[in-house]
Amino acid sequence: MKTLEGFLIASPGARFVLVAARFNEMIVGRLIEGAHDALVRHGVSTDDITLVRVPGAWELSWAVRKVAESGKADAIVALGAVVRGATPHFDYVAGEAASGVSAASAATGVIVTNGVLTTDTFEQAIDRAGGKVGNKGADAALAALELVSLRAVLGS
Ligand code: INI
Repeated sequence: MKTLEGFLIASPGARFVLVAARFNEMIVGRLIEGAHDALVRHGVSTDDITLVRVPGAWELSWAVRKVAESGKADAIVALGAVVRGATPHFDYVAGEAASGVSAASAATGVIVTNGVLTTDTFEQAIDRAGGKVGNKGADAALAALELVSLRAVLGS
């Protein structure tokens, strides 16, 4: 069987855009740090990483779509934190972030990965933002890195 896959190696000149919510900054700040650190440690120049900020996870899909349409990103990493205990709108905000971000990728063909935490409690969010369960920002950044590499393997 022939297997095609990408590698966790920086593709020369590939541009990454982190689109991050400001809401729950204590958590999202750590996701941004994790994503930036993961990319740089795998050979991406910090000059090839751009950070775009939006108010909350609700606004991620609009900004991701705009960045994707600009043609200035090889991959976009969406970062945010929606905590159930903090909002009666949890399902709306979390649902819009997930579906809007994936729709932006489907509509434009640009690689978009999901680093949006959706948790029941702040503690669970902290655990996934550089705590005992890792850093979902770093995970999403590495997924973006791998897909940029896979895109070259697929010749698209
Ligand atoms: N935005 C988040 O990113 N996380 C949340 O947990 C959250 N809560 O709790 O409401 C949240 N709300 C703001 C929302 O994303 C929009 O910015 C706001 O509704 C303005 O459109």
